[in-house]
Amino acid sequence: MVLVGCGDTGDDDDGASGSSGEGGTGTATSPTTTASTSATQTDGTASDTSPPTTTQTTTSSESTGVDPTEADTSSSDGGVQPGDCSQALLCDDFEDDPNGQAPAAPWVVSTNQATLAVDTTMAYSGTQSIRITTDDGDGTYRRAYMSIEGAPVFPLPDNVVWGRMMYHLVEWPAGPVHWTNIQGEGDVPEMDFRGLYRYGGMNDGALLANYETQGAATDCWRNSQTAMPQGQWTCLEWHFDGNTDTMELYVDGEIVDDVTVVEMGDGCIGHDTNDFWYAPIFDTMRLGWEHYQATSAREMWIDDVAMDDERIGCPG
Ligand SMILES: [Ca+2]
Ligand SMILES: [Ca+2]
Repeated sequence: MVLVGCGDTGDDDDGASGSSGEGGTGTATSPTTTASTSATQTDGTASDTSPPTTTQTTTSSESTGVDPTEADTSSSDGGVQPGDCSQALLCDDFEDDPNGQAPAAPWVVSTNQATLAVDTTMAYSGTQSIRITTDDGDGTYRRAYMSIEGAPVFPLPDNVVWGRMMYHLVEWPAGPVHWTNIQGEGDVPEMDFRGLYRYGGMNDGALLANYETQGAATDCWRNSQTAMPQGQWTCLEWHFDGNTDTMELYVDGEIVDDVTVVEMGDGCIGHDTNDFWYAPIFDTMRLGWEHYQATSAREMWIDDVAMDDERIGCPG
């Protein structure tokens, strides 16, 4: 019941133009967003934004096996190739899940006028993935989530979540429709509400960071100038650090800087937290689709999901 954030008026699209300070003022100006997705990400800071890549292609004499010089001493999963989630807390390619049914445990599926099931129409790995559809009918709210609630990912020793999934959205909704693909949530310490860190999109596909709470009025946003890729497999990685109230999103290995949030974003609809994005003690991660304004049917696929307390990287 409390679930619909992003006020139905859609006025948080005003955040897209970087209006500072002013929280969600009315004028639903036409979103003159996007069209320029590729021109934005030209920062050359690959060294600290890309996953711990091993293939340095330096015409090395030794090309087989794990290069010992790459053994990351900060990693407790030493020797694992980037993208290999075999040592991660969660690693699922959906190959052994029953086709046409909900993915097996530990996944918990929740839908509202939508479907989520194992599917063989397309896959990033093997022959199976997860297909999500939402019902048509111009509904203002649709939900299809697959969630990890507790084990094997939560609780985390340091309240730091890294996740990745391969994601194929056929087409994002036009206009100021706010949707979520990634939601990490839990109780906020010493506060009487639940905090939700979300990544999704709004305003003709533009990526969006969103902070929502249950038990307090917030619905905060930070908009990107980068659009969600559509019509292709895309690697999404997220990093939620509960110790520093920080969230980061990576698309195909590159950080999307303008949806990095540290403590505060661009604005909020409600101001019960003084616009601070208090991180919860993460106990749940939901993946899939949820939207909050009227739009038509959607279709997408998810494959190769992994979660850990360290960065996993994209599958090869
Ligand atoms: Ca499985
Ligand atoms: Ca697969």
